[in-house]
Amino acid sequence: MSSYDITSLNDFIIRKQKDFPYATGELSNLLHHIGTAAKMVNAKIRKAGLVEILGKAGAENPQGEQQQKLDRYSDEVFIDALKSSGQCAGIASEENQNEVVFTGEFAGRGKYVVCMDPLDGSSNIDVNVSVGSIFSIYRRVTEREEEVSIVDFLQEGSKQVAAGYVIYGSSTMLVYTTGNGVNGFTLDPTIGEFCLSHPNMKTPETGRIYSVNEGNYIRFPDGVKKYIKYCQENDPPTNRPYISRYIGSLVSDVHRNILTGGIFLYPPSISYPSGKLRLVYECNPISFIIEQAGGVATDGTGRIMSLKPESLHQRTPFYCGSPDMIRKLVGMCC
Ligand code: P6P
Repeated sequence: MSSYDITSLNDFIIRKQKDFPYATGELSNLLHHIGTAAKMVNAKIRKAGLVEILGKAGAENPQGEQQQKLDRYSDEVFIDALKSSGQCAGIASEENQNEVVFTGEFAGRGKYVVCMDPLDGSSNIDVNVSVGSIFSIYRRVTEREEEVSIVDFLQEGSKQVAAGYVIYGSSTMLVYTTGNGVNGFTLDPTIGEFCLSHPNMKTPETGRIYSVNEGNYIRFPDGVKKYIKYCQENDPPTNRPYISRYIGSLVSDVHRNILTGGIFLYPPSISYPSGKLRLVYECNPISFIIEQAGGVATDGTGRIMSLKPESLHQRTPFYCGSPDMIRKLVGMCC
């Protein structure tokens, strides 16, 4: 491949904008700024062990979880990037109790709002395990002359305009959808560009990998216990044993399962009776990507993206992945 065969994220965004005859470039501009923020967070993560940015920030997030210094840094970087795009009028973030309202003629009149987990799985940073950023973009429902309010952030996941994640793994990738399939871009650090590496990502109909924190097994719903036992005692259609793989970093577990086929489960548990993962800025964006890649995402009773959020930080049971595996699970749960 010649160096000029590279399709950068920005080339791709602009090219895909032509697929929308009425596109004005605002969403393209917003996605470009998200890509820039991802590069800045990546640069900090890649040297986390060397600079005074590891460890706890000495504060807690709205969930009472210890904020890591990189959580705070990532939150600030994404907020600044989104504000400076002029296309985003406010954000909802795991790191902030309430929505962050952008004011002024430039940002405050933005067409979109963004819900995000700026650094998911950050407790893994100190032990050098992969982490991720997750984002979800909606058209605001309030008038552009007004300031955004909570109603802009409590829309059903089916209303998402775009969603994506960044995985800071053995390489750094940005994966996103605008509702026309899923595309993955790998950061080439030698040129500082995200380059198209995984066009039109599709997840296999079935798989061998099941991802769940089995330490919580005793409190799982009976149907989930039954499904896990099924995986342990049967071979899948591929006639080779199931594989248990759990990193404890949502983006990493989901990304692997999209590529190989598999199922991710975070059921209700003792510590999290409604499930641990958050609907607005974790499950909805991941579900949009999963569905666009041909997979299924459910809370065990229905489609995740049909749920009407009642609060920013609400949690939900979350099961996503290959359709055949989800069907098997749901058949055991209901
Ligand atoms: P547990 C990370 O803290 C996170 O929010 C997700 O990234 C991950 O899937 C989940 O929690 C892991 O939770 O209880 O298995 O450690």
